[in-house]
Amino acid sequence: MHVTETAEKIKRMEIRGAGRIARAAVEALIGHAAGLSAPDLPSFRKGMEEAAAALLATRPTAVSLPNAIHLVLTAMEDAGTVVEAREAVKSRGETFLRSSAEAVHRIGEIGAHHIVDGDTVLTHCNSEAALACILAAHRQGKEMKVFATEVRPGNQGLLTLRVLSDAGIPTHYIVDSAVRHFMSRIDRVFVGADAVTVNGAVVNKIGTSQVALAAHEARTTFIVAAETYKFAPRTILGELIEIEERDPGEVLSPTEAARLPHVRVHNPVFDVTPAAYVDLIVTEEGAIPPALAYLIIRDYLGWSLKEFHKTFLIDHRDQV
Ligand code: RUB
Repeated sequence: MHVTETAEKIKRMEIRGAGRIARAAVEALIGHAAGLSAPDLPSFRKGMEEAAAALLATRPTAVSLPNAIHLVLTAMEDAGTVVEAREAVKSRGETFLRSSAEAVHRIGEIGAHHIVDGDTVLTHCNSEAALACILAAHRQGKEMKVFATEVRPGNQGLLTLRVLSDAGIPTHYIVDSAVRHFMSRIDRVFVGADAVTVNGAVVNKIGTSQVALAAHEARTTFIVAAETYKFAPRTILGELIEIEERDPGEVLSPTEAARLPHVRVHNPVFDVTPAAYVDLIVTEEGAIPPALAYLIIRDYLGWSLKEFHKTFLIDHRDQV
């Protein structure tokens, strides 16, 4: 698919979910590199960077998107010719696509260990990583009931219902505001992530932090399923994850809103769950407590503190 078309689909949420967004962007970059004719290497790199910028400008929150794009663009670093750069993008991109699919599968296997026969599990939004855990446990023959939320205003809960129903898993569908009412019946919550910060906070679909709060109150285990490329290196320097605000028309129809001149509608589509409410983060490299998030950034994304300070030219010595 063309970069512009992919970018439009991500913006309109026809392609959605952090993992899928990252994979679609990488596929678009591979396609762009294949069709990009440039007289020399600098022009080729520039063309790739412009395509990357268009993809990055789509949605600001899912860190999988900049992480995947960074991975693909840095593949061109050692290239000496346009042909080599094109090949490097293809090879790195295809490796990412493969490892991303494998990561979801592996997360499912690891996450399923944390589901016990007879469990009632709650999930919020539509996360392929979180669902991978539930589906893997189901394949292992564990009896489960799942509560799935509606997820206002995008109704991603419907997508989740289809997956669960296709697998034959008994499912209860509830509105978002019913989560606390049912929490005492829930053994484990599984959600995905759009970003995990260095201090183990989890950014995910709006409402996740309320689910976490209710789980914390009821002493229900709260588990996050997140590939390593959802971890956000730049939070090392205290950078905050931007929370996307979408069109208020998704919440209240413009016709209705026009009748209410004193009303302002807000539509933040993600929120931040503090690490204190997260029991476990399941990655493809293993499950970790949120306090160990930095190790993922250092050991699997390759950002040591030293590397970070070198790259971003931070020198605190002149500030003393
Ligand atoms: C999707 C969402 C998902 C995460 C993880 O939000 O918050 O929970 O992206 O999904 P939206 P996955 O529908 O606004 O994109 O595990 O599939 O990457």
